[in-house]
Order: sequence, then structure tokens, then C-alpha cells
Amino acid sequence: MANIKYPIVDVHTHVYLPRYAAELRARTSAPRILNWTNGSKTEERLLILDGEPSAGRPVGPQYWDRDEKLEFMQKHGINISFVSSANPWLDFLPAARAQTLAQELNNDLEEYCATSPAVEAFSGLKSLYGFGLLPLVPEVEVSTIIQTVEQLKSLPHIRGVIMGTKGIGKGLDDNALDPMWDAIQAAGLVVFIHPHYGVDSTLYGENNNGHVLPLALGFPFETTIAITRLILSGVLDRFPDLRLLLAHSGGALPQLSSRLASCIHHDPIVAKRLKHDARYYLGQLYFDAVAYGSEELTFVSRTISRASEFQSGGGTVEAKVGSTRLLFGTDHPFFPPLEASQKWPSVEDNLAAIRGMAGVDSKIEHHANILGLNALRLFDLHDQ
Ligand code: 5CU
Repeated sequence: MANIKYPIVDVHTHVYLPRYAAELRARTSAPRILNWTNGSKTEERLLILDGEPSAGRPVGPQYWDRDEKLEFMQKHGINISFVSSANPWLDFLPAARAQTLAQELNNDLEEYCATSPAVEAFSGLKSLYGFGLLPLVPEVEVSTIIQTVEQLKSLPHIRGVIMGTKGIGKGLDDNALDPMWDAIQAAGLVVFIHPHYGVDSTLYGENNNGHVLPLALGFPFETTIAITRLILSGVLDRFPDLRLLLAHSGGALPQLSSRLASCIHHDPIVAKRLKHDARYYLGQLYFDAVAYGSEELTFVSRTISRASEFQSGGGTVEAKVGSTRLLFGTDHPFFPPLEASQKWPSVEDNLAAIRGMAGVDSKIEHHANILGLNALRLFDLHDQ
């Protein structure tokens, strides 16, 4: 299958739209954008993570300027990006403000994508599509969330929704969210589940390790817990057509899925609750390929493929799902190069990881799937 024609599609790439950046600038506590003066130089800084130094980190147009996104894509040969708001979304806002801002930002993102250049080699396709936002905050009416799902459905370049792990305050496994899952499933929107809170930075030790523990471990563990809770609560049984895309290759879920299955089996509360073995549900999920290593991606792919062995009646899992459920991502504008460089090492690492996966290296269509075709299928985009 050499010479396959396929686009490179980035499903994990973020933006702080100008309206959102303005919201952060108006704040006096995290999350916020502040002016930081160092000697004679004043620059804007971003403060979003728990425990981040009070001066935050440099922030600039790479976070909000669409031209910078397009330039980054061109530099790395990326044809299409599915852009999502970066964390912490609307989590910190009161319900009324979250509701208004969600609708406004969704319209802004539609405009951002709708007016993006067409992809030359793939007629009918734009270079930018988006994941919208829902007002997922405590005290919001679920009917308001459903209205926002309806809004997203009406925006042609918005193909999904990004959300964190808190739901409306009680996590994603909160039964009160069932009408939301139902509406999202009916709308055919893809849900991108992304972490923000990590785990307590003082857990099991006190040394200062900068952002390493929260980003390398806290983020993926948060995703692992959130998706495990969804599985345990039966959401994937009740909404089998829900399409969930997990950040950072699903965190530790692939690695821990057999252990999870065993723990469920031995637990009197949960043992009879689920329709399937826990490992089955991996075949129902999508995983970004933001893992930085071939061995890890190979493992994730094999673990997803194995899901078909755990069918217990009802529902079908494709026989070889592994490479059709992994999707290339960059995490732009996070993880920028430390020195001026033509290409971003973080992106090059993720591309090399895909190209170096065991068992797929000689099969060009597997690369094509992970680098772009899986995304076209997942988001229902067709070259004309
Ligand atoms: O570097 C970071 O803090 C982050 C973040 O906050 N969100 C993300 O998606 N990637 C990296």
C-alpha cells in the first residue's frame, strides 16, 4: 500500500482564543495572565497549574494567534488541526458566566476554523476544525449543557467537545450527566477528555521537581482515573456509540487494564455491574498518540487490539482495532523548543514514535491511519 494519499492530522493542539485570554487577563488569581516585570523588561505570563511559581511561564501569540498555529502546522507538514481550548477551560467560573462564555467561545472557534485556508491537496477540507466547550461547572442546569450541545451541533467546523475531569463538580461518572452523554452521542460529537488537575503535588514526597511530576505523571493519572470511573459507572455500556478520545494515549489505562479487570471481578459491588470485561472497553475508545515513544505506542496499540478477545455478547469491536484508534497529536503550543529551532523536538519525537512502532513499520497504511486517516474517519471528514 505504498503511495497512499493521506493528510497529516493533529488532534491534540490547543488555543487560548483572544476572548479567553482577555478573561484570564482580567483575573487576579490563577488561572490568569499577568504582566511580569524583570528589570527593564515587562512580559505577559501565564499562571494555570496548581503550585506553579507565582510568575508563571511566558505566554504570547503562539497561544492565541491563528497565523502562528498555521505557521507551526506548515513547519511540521501538518495539513489539518483539530484545535481545542487549553485547560482549565471554564472550570473556574460561576455557572452564568461559564454558560455565556461557552457559547461565545464556540462561535469564535467556528469562525477561527471556518475562515481557515482550504487544504490544497484535499479538496473540500479546511485546515482547521475544532472542539467546542460546554459550561461544565457546579450549579449549572443540565438543560443548559444540552442547549450548548445543540449549539455545537449547529456549528459545521466544530466536530467535538473538549472537557476536563470534574464534570459539574462530582466527576464524569456523575449520573446527573447521563442526559449530556445521551445528547453528545446523538449529536455525533467526539469527546476529548483532557486532564488539568493532576494529583496532589505533595503526594509521597516533598522535593521540588518543577512541573515534571504534575505533567509526566499527574496529568496521565488523572485521565486514567476519570476514564476508569466512566467504565465503572457503566457510561460506556449505556452509551456504546459515544466516541471518547483520551489525551496522552489514555494515561496508564492500557497498562493497568488487566489489573482493573481482575479487581472488578473480585469486587462484590462492581462485579455484576458491567456488561463486559474491563479490557473490552479499550476497543470502544480512541487514544491520541502523544506518548513520545515507539514502545509505548506499540503497547497501547496491541492492548487496544486485544479488546476484541473480551467480547461477551452484544456490541462489536473491530478485529484489529489498534492502529485505527490511535491518532497523531502535538500538544502545541505546549512543550515548545528550548532553543530556536526549525522544528519542535516534541513534535519530531511523536512522529518518530509513530514511525518506529513495532509491527507497523512495513505497513504504510498503518502509519497513514495514525497520522491522518483515523482522524478523517473519526470526525467524518471526506476528501472530495
Ligand atoms: O505544560 C503544561 O502546563 C500543559 C498544560 O497545561 N496543558 C497541556 O495540555 N499541556 C501542557
